[in-house]
Amino acid sequence: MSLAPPQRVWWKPLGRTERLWVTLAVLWAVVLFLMMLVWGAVGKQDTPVETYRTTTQQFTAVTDEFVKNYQVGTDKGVPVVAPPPGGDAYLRASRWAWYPVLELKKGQTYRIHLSSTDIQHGFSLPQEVFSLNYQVLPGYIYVVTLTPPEAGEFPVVCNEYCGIASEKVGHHSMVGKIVVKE
Ligand SMILES: [Cu+2]
Repeated sequence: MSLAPPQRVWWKPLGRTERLWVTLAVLWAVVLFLMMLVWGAVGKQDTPVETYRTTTQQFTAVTDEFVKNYQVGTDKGVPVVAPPPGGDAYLRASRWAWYPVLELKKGQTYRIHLSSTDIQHGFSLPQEVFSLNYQVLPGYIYVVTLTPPEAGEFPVVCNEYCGIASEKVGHHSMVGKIVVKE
């Protein structure tokens, strides 16, 4: 014995209030969708549009070469490197450090080539100053266009959990530095 089948027309027509709320929800969804396009154009988010393939050996070599050419000092054992204003810079992520420390000039636009030599990391700078938050992947380079708007010392935080190696945990200590001079 089956249950009684539903009536053929079991729904009730929308009441006035329900119709209003459904309309508002649909309109809001449309607004949010359009905001994605608008924000992409005017949100001043420096989204990388340039990417290319690399290998760990290649990127390591390129970064070492960059450090050799433009090193201006050291900070706690890490080279401080000042790329030419408006030029290319290289930043290497590996468990659990950023290499090297970059010294940039305020208002100049740099192309920062980001990659990792082991696993996935995340690149983020203080959000109040920079709108930047990227994945850093081995085998790929993201070219991040960066124009520092103010002088100061900014931490480069790895915001992608980058795990355990040789039974050590170091993700929380993976902080690099970008120094911006006037
Ligand atoms: Cu990391």
